[in-house]
Amino acid sequence: MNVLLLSMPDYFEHMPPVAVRMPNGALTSLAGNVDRHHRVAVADLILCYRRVPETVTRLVREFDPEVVGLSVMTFQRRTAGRLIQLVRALKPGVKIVVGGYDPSLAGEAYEGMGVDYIVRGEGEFAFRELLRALERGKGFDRICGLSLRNGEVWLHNPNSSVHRLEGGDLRPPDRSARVLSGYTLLGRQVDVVETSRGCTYDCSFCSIIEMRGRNFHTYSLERVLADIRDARDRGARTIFLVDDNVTLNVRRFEELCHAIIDARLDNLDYFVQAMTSAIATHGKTLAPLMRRAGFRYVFLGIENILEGDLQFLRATAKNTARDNGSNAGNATLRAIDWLHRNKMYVVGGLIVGNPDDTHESIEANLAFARRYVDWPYIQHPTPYPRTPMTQDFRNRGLIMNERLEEYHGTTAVVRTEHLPAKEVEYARWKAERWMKVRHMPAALRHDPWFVVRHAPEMLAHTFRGCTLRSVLGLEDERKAFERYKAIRCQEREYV
Ligand code: B12
Ligand code: SF4
Repeated sequence: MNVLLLSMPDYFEHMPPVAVRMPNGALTSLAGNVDRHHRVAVADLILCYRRVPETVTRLVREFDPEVVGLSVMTFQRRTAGRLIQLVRALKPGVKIVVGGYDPSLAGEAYEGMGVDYIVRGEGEFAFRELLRALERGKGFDRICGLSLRNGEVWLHNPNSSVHRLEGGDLRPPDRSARVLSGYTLLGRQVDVVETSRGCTYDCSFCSIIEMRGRNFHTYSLERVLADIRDARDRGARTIFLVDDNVTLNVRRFEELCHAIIDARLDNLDYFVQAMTSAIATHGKTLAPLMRRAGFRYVFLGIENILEGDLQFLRATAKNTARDNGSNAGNATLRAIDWLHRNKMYVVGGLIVGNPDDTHESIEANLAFARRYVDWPYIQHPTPYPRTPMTQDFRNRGLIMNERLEEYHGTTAVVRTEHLPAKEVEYARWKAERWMKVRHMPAALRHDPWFVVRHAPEMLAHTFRGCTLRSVLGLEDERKAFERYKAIRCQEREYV
């Protein structure tokens, strides 16, 4: 069968496509795990975000798929709906499957969207079995994690159990299935690699617990190295480790760093997401080792610097440092210090606009980011389907905006008990642009040619809505903010 797999073009503020266009790891993993006789094409639509309808039309005409699969996050649901309509119009009989976080956690929303199948949870086995059932014309009822349409009624098979990666049952991703090109992270070709799946924490804003429960499974290091080599041999110079929480097992992470060095894969740049507690507690040995292995940017889930907010986000434990097993206070500054001492950059993940936030508490977090982080990744709490946080916000009547295409993290869609949503967003927007500019010299040193060529575009993106008058203080910055919001709204029309 011909199978076309699409990831959505929607991007968010901190990942502008001028500088960041990353592949979707789920689709190549699905492609690697279907039976070999299928012809699979993977198209990451971020690579053509300004020509989405034309590209999808061309792909459907040229590739003539019998099955089209879409990978969707919540803020991409509207685009997914439009693409489903487009694909249906181009080829009415095609079977359409959706998967990923949004269809898994809000499957009911897709039942009226013209799709045939919803895959809930991890997709490799379910999708392989679905293609087999389509070929045989039977066996759909035995596929765990599948929801399917039977006339007007939807049937929901039992959930699938999480894949035990240790057993080696999952085949590696198939990157050769990709049909578009242009992946980049600041001018270097980027690829994504998984070394583990899952997390045992339960932060209230994170979708992972409802998606797969609290567990942690790891691939063998041999497989990880082979995967990195495959990405490198296809041109990648930067590797993004997309693990949910690779620092859950620090000893294994250290082994991974050693393995990267021994395999001479340390000449690539690595990006990783990490917990402050792990870096703070083990930084003395872990941080130098990470640097030797090639880690360059570390996304730290700081979340918030105030204890009350951390409690609301249920993120206190993962932000607590430990000395000989006992509590040694907040881990953030120690973690940042270890990373900086070892010449790595900190991408500071902070969440501002929580229910009890005031001007002062938001300012405290922004001031912290200004002082300590190299690249701000500041978001507002966003009530994604079935997270504990969503229920909290609903109970307190604080959700102000139900337009899901704005649920990407930098539009404030909830208010606090003290501030309107727009005030929260304005405070972040105003502060964050200048923090981003400060990082430009570091980016210039590493990738001079890219930054020189793209600096005007990058600055134009960061300061969209602003004019010389607003930057010089001759115009109320709120006007620039309104213009920025209008531009952002237009940018979201991908289809
Ligand atoms: C790595 C990651 C990123 C990376 C890289 C993204 C990339 N291009 O790969 C970065 C840092 C850039 C990122 C950014 C964002 N992310 Co992110 N990210 C993740 C993370 C940690 C892992 C995702 C991953 O690659 N997993 C590995 C793959 C193999 O697993 P998978 O995606 O789950 O796919 C499996 C199944 O879902 C299913 N499946 C998926 N698609 C399909 C399609 C079909 C047809 C089928 C059958 C099955 C199927 O099968 C797959 C294989 O088993 C998750 C989860 C987490 N713990 O936080 C969040 C997560 C996906 N991100 C999220 C969000 C919100 C974002 C942002 C909007 C903002 C943010 N919070 O940072 C941006 C938007 C990015 C953009 N498009 O502009 C949310 C999504 C919530 C939701 N309900 O939609 C998550 C769940 C985190 C959370 N807050 O809970 N992200
Ligand atoms: S530590 Fe990270 S992956 Fe784990 S629950 Fe919290 S936010 Fe999600």
